[in-house]
Amino acid sequence: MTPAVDVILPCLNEAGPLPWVLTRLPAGYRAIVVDNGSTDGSADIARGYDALVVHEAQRGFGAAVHRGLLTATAPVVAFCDADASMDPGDLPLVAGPVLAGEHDLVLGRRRTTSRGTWPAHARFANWALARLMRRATGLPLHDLGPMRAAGREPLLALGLRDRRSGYPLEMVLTARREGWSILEVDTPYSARVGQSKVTGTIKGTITAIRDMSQLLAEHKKDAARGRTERVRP
Ligand SMILES: Nc1nc2c(ncn2[C@@H]2O[C@H](COP(=O)(O)OP(=O)(O)O)[C@@H](O)[C@H]2O)c(=O)[nH]1
Ligand SMILES: [Mg+2]
Repeated sequence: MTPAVDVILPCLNEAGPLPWVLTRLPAGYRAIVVDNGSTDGSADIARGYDALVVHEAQRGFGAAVHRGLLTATAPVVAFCDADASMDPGDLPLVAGPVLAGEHDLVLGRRRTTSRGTWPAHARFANWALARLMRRATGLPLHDLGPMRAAGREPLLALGLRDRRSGYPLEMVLTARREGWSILEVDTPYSARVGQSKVTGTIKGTITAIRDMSQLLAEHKKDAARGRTERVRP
C-alpha cells in the first residue's frame, strides 16, 4: 500500500537516536532513511525498524535528502532530522496543510523546548539567514528548519541542484519564484542525541552560511534579470 506521506530522514551515524525516531512516525507515514556512509550500523538499525533504507554515495546533506526524494512514491513527502531533535509525531503539523491541499510547502519553525538546545553560533547564523531569506522572498519566515513537507511531484519539478547544506534554502527560494503558497508553522525542537554533523560545529556553520549566501546572491541576480526581461519591449 502506498503511504500517504513518505518521510525522508537523512542519516549520517545516528545509531543512538534512530530507534526512538523510527517508533514515533504516525500511521500512514513511511520512513525513508538515506544512509550516507554511516559506520555505526545506522542502516541495519533502520532496517530493523522496518524503514526503507537507501544509500547515497555522494556526501552532503542535500545529496542525501534528494536521494530520498527520488526514492519516495507517496503523493506528499516530509523531511525530518534523524537526530531526535524533532519528534516525527509532530510531522502532521507540516504535512497536514499539504495533504489538505491548503499550501504547497509548509516549513517548521524550530521552537526550543528547553534552554541550551541550540548552540549560540548556530542560532545567530540562522537568525541572520532568516533575515536575508525574508528580504529575498518577501515572506514572514523565521527559520530554515529541516522539518517541512510538500507534494512529491511538484518538488521534483523544481529541479533543485544544491547537494550540500544549501538545499533547504534553495527549496524555499525556488518554490517562491514558482509562485508556491508557503506557510511557516511552529514545531517543537529539543537537544539532539549524539554529535551534530552540520551546524553543531563552527566549521559546519561556516560551510552552511557560504552555501546559502551563494544561493541568495544567485536568487537576487535571477530576480534582477527577470525584471529587466519584463521591461524589454
Ligand atoms: N545522509 C546524510 N545525512 C546527513 C549528512 N549530514 C548530516 N546528515 C543528517 O542530516 C540531519 C541533520 O544534521 P545534523 O547533524 O542534525 O545538523 P544540525 O541539525 O545542523 O545540527 C541528521 O539526521 C544527520 O544525520 C550527510 O552528509 N549525509
Ligand atoms: Mg539536527
